[in-house]
Amino acid sequence: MTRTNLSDFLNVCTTKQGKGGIDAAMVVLIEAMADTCRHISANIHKGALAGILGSAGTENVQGETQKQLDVIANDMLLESLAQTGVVAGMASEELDDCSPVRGCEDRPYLVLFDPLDGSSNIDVNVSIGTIFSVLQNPENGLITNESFLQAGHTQVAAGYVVYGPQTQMVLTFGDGVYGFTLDREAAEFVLTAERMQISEDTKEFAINMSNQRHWYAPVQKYIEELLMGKTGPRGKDFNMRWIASMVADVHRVLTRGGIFMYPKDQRDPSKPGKLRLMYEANPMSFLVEQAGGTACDAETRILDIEPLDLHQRCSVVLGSANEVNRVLSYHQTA
Ligand code: AHM
Ligand code: MG
Repeated sequence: MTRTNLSDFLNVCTTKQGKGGIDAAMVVLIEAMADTCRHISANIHKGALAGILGSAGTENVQGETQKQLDVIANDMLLESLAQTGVVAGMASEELDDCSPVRGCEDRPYLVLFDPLDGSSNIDVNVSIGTIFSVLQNPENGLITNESFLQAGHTQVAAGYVVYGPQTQMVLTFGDGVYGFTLDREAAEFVLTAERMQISEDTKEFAINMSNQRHWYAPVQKYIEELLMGKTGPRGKDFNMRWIASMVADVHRVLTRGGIFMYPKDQRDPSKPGKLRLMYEANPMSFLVEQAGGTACDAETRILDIEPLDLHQRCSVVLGSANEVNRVLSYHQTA
């Protein structure tokens, strides 16, 4: 089998016209992203040996305690992407406002990221990840938070890196989803999954069941039916998985199908869900749709949501199309 590394793959993409085609600046951006995530991976791998586990003693804009590794990963990405010369500005879960790259405001791309998703899993040695979304720089001038407020369907690239038993990068430029596995010795990502596809049907769901009492009626009904198994209206048994790292849960859905849900609930009407639209829901929805799946906020397509705030939250229901559409229909008839 011939070995295709990330650079080979990106070079082929530069020769494509239209769908899935990329320019030289995108190659530089993705190479920098991959290289930084390789270093983040090395830090995670060392864990307590590097003295970087535990809290950083600070809070992010959403009032969540930051872990040391959240801060380290964020700083690494900010620094390396700023040096590419192709990024005009960045926005991150860990920054209140966007970070324009001084002197590069006319460069072609904006990048949003969640530097280390699944923070609650960092200290317990369970899979975590980096999620990123790339937008075109609309302004070629001043970079402000508003420059980033573009609907998800305008993304030009999206991906994540999952730090699990293997470190893998999963990527789309709008023409299918490709997976790469990190070869630590060779210090490079190698293409290991081409045109990843999510099956239309599934027998596996992912939701935090401890929130059940807070869910709205359509979600209650949907999950109740799954739990009834073979003797219920669905006529088959369903299995449940919840890793509590979106990256790892979505990676499983991309690998073997499934439905992933983090719905808004009745606890706080001002909070439409837990997950963040711009750097969690949008990139994951782009990947899921490119793999033949569906992604909605239980009412509308996530990629069509017009963002109003860098850190806005949204409900997320994504994965195997027939299940996601069923959840949608339960909301429409409620
Ligand atoms: P984080 O960005 O602070 O890590 O939060 C996002 C994570 C997702 O990865 C995951 O799906 C969800 O929060 C888990 O939430 P819960 O702890 O409520 O199950
Ligand atoms: Mg996150």
